[in-house]
Amino acid sequence: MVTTDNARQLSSCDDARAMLARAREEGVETVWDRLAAQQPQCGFCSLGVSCRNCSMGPCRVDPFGEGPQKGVCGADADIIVARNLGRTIAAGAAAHSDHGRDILEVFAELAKGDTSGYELRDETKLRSLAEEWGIDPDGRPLHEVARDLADSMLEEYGTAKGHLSFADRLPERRSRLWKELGITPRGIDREAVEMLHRTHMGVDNDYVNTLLHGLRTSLADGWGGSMIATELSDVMFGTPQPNVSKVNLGALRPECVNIALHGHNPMLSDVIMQAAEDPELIALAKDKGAEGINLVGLCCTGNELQMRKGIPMAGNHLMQELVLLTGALDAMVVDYQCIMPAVTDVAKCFHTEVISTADKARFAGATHISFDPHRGYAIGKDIVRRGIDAYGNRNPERVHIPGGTVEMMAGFSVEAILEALGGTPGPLVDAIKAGKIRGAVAIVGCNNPKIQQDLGHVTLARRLIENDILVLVTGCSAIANGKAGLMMPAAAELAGPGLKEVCEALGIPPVLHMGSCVDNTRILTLAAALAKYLGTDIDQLPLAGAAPEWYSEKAVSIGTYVVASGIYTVLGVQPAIFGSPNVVKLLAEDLDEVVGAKFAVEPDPERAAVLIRRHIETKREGLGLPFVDPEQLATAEAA
Ligand code: BF8
Ligand code: SF4
Repeated sequence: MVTTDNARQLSSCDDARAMLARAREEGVETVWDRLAAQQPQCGFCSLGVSCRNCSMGPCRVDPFGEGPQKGVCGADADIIVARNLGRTIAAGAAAHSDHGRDILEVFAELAKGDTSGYELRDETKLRSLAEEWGIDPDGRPLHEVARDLADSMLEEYGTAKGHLSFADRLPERRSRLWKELGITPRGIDREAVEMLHRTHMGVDNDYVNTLLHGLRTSLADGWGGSMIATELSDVMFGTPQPNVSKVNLGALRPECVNIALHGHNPMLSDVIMQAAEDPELIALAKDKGAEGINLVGLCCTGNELQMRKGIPMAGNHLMQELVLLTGALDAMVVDYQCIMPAVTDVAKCFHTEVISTADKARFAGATHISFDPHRGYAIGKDIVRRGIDAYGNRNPERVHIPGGTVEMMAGFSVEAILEALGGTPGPLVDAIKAGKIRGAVAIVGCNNPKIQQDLGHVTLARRLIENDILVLVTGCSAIANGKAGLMMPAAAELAGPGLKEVCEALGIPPVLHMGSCVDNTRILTLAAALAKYLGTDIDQLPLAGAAPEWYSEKAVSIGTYVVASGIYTVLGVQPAIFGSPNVVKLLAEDLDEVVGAKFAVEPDPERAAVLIRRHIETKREGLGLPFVDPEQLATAEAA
């Protein structure tokens, strides 16, 4: 059981610590208790050398060389580790891409005029996407253009075209490289399906070949399914623009009906947001004694809403149980991904109604309201009404909301960033060339209870901005850095002199919120645009990625497509590959010669910052820009 003594080590956030103490008082189990109960976790699985791909197994390879070195079929550690990693990538890519398909299907229905609660809100973006996809948008009604685009995008889930259209955003050199390596993604579904095929017993028994296909599978996510999700969400819900909102559990309001929107897909949350503004429902809430209806976000659904509408954020991954412990949450509406099955157990201890909405993601103990875009607005109203009803059951004596909120700025789409720069990447490139900004780093991904909550994200971001490195954040990392106060323009004070000057001139924070996890594609788009602007390839740029607290299969797919796109990436949690020294060498060394980027694993964020700074200075040197000797940098840090 979590105690107040160890709550400090579990999370670096005051609101989380307060709720952990409350969990102890109430005898409520959380993710940290369950992690403790799982100790020791399986060593074979942690190293990736266990396999249960067939019923001759399960098998495991002894990493110490004393026991069996092969599974029953003859697979060695290299094959087993590569197959497991391949399946993890496929699962992550499938999750993102299926989310993209759901958005696309609503978009297709909207184009036919068959939906309720949806609009084509960003006409400019729709027309420019159409043009990018070879569809003539000129002089045609918007719905017709949308229909053609939807058809063309739906085709990319199969292999009708042979390569994904968004890959045309790449600099020429990267496209050619992928072609030479045979890793250009052909169809979004195809690559994940092929990975499942290849990792069936007795198919792909060459670990290098399997992992190359792993790259291709992840690219079908980053330059395919996820990119479709981001771009069409912008068309339907609006392209994000900078806005200021609030973060942490203090975003809950004791005097209001509180409804949390948790998960990933903005499709339903957008109509719920509209419903929460419905005068009839506001009147109903007031009848019940509430002052109004307060929506808060959690995880990436929260990011989607915060980016576009400035809806306050209750917290990231590890806050999903703790938000229930406030006793002030009336309904938790969930769609899919990263929603712990445990939320219904915690909700049972309070009056909170958990409402599931996706037919593919059901939860024992939740009320299921099946989402249907044809009746979107009516369903949104139904859900808000249930939240208002649940408010009637709230026990005010059990309400404990840890005080205070932190302001954070969100909304940095590529369009918004370019606008802030005056329309072209030129000023950013100039600042990088002059060394005012040394480079840019994307800090992305999850929380993981194995790491003190938010410590990895925030420490790394602080070290990088102090050293004049612009930080881009998405997913749970954005929420962590928002809570730490790094995402307001005033945080420029914490940046090095060069970055500070640029941020102050533009009125932007040194850590920019670029959205949810599918929105990592905004970072790919920006990186490709910078490379094209400079007439080079992405791997030549002073860029890096980091996932200091990752837990999810989606994060593995993200890390892989980032590396395959040419961006060095540091992971803070060890992936299950260390049972195969060959696979480790491939991913952490040899890949650099293949795609111009590789992985590193470094749990200590201070050291991760040094690795990243060395990498950035090396890339600066390569571009002929003023640089600091990377070796000296390491020595200075070590001293
Ligand atoms: O897609 S960062 S814990 S919420 S997987 Fe999940 Fe990880 Fe958070 Fe969003 Ni992304
Ligand atoms: Fe064992 Fe091979 Fe079957 Fe895996 S595929 S469970 S290693 S026999």
